[in-house]
Amino acid sequence: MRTQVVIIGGGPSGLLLGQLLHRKGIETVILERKTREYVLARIRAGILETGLVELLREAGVSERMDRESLVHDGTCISYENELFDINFSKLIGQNVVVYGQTELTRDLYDAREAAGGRMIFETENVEIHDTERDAPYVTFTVDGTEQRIDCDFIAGCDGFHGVSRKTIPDSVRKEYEKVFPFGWLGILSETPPVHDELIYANSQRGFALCSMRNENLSRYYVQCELTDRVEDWSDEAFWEELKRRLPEAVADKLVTGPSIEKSIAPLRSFVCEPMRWGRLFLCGDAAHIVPPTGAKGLNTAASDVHYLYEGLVQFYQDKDAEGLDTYSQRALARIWKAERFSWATTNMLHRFPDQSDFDLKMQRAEIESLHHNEIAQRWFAQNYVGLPY
Ligand code: RFL
Ligand code: PHB
Repeated sequence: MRTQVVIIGGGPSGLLLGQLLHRKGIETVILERKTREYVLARIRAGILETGLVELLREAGVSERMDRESLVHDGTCISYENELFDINFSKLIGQNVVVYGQTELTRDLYDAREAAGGRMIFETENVEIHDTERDAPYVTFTVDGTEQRIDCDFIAGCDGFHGVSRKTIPDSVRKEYEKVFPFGWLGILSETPPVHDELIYANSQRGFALCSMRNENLSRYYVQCELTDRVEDWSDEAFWEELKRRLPEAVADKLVTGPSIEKSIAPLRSFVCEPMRWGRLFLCGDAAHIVPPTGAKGLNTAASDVHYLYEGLVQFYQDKDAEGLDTYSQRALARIWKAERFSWATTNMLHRFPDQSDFDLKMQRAEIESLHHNEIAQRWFAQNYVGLPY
């Protein structure tokens, strides 16, 4: 088999890249290790920056999003009983939208199917070959049969645990990592959101987040121990803990109900450099991870897709490799800023095991500065809605 670009990974990065390239007449094959149902059962991101929204429009997959997503003009932060709003629209004239990653991924799968794009599920033993030469290829097995696809380029969109990143030799690859000493326990429940904006809560008992998917679907998180297991947390225990971390006036309004999903995610900052090795290009979680506090994971994946898409179109349409040659540099310049925002927001809002009284005072002073200083709020707003591509 032969194609122009092999995309490894059928998550949001791989699907979006495939759809954008398809609309420019560039042929791709997507390889996905799991089934479509498995990928769609993963509950993840909820907040989309303007850049991602624009990219989805360009990819021709925005119809349902434009109809169903909720526009958010700001976000709220609480500490003990204080609650304040950072209004992005007023501060910088921009906003974000709430639309679940699951829905966005479903729209992309539907578009790929409608376009007749090739997609191979349940691929095993994916290996990348000859990326430093002009004729790379990918081998894999599916249903016990070994297959090979020859191509011009490979997009490694296979997430943090994929094979693409590890294909870059150790002597070339440098990884930067910070593992946080806690996780997030998240639940999804068919209850109305407690507030019209998201609430990021710093409390003595640890961080909490009130988010949502629609008027009758809420997403809540509490900071938990890395050793906690989902089975240890009954719904009742979760709601009780969440209420204790929110301002009283908010906790009193919280509508609880049975969870329809419950999971624990560890928090990590991670960047791999470079993001290109010959004809292999890394995109999204394959190259970098952020703690979810700034809602940047899916959005940084989207900016990578944007740069790679531009580079590939320039290569095929104008016979110019400049965009591909500068891909890693351009993508990383934006990634590091998003890493810094996510790391800083995580530090500001969580309880750390070794925090001294001095550290707690510093954290409090930082939140109060954000509460009362418009310049600090503008910086936060610019980063939250997403830096320009
Ligand atoms: P994905 O989604 O991990 O998809 C990679 C795909 O590659 C497949 N794969 C392979 N396929 C073939 N061969 C192999 N060898 C393969 N190895 C892996 C996998 O099966 C999978 O289908 O990466 P991608 O596409 O780069 O997308 C990244 C996003 O999923 C991720 O950054 C976000 O979900 C992060 N995130 C958030 N991001 C935001 O922008 N806003 C948010 O509000 C937000 N909230 C979150 C989040 C992530 C969370 N968790 C659970 C990590 C909240 C949570 C709780
Ligand atoms: C979510 O709705 O899942 C969500 C929202 C904001 C975040 C992280 C997760 O910062």
